[in-house]
Amino acid sequence: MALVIQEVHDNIGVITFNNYERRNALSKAFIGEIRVSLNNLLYEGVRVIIIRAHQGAKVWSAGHDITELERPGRDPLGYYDPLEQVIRAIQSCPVPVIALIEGGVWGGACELAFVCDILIGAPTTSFTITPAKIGIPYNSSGILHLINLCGLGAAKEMFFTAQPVSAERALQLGILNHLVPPEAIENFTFDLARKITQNSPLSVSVIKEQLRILSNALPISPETFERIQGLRRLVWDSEDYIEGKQAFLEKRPPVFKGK
Ligand code: YXS
Repeated sequence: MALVIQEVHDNIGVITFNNYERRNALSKAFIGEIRVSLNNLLYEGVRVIIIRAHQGAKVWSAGHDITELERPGRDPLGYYDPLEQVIRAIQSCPVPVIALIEGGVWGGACELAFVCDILIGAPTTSFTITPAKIGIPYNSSGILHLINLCGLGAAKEMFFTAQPVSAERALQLGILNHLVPPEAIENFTFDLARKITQNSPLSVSVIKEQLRILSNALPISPETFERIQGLRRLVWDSEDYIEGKQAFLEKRPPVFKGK
């Protein structure tokens, strides 16, 4: 069974997640199909891409497939992790990518949504950033995406509490561009997408890349980079990382010891 459904309507590409029995958890296979779909749609000459779960989904995506997280002692979100690769693919995609979001967005799926260019949510939309809940050392580019999107204060609260952020709050924070009733979200999203298809694709594409380059961090020194990596290694070498993943697999709350 295909893990994503790919369609084209009037120069608008649509990628619909189709892995719901796993709550659209971002496994290597699922991410691989998302990336193939992105390339196929670009090859077909679409001018905008919508990424979504099925209509009325209670969960947009449950985040990184926890069963595929790296074994302890290795970076669980390294540069070449499939999730990080699809995130970069969306950022560098030469057409705007719109996230049509109904339902809960968990963990790494938040970052996948956040790097989309426009986020349109419904009242059922929520965002839960989970590394602290599972004992995972998040990656710096992911942290930067969140700071850029909603500011340092909100980013701290979302990372430290690992609690869901509601659609209303996400709109207030600027994470959502629009909050639309469920019965209207489909037409609203396609109407907005259609407006983009009527503009110059070259101008849109170049402005998107300019925005990506200009919104990235100021360069950091090699020593600062190494310090960050050293801090992350403390977490991915920890017993808490093992406990967080084990607790999920055993369907019980984790008991963290801070070591
Ligand atoms: O028990 P079966 O075999 O039916 O499978 C269940 C779940 O185990 C599975 N599933 C997942 N498998 C791997 N990775 C996942 N992230 C994941 N999420 C779910 O899907 C089947 C149905 O799940 P179930 O019964 O729990 O569905 P539900 O509707 O009752 O609850 C939906 C959720 C999303 C509330 C629940 O599945 C859940 O809490 N999932 C975990 C969400 C989460 O903590 N995601 C963070 C993953 S780690 C990550 O993204 C990054 C590394 S980080 O944390 O750093 O951001």
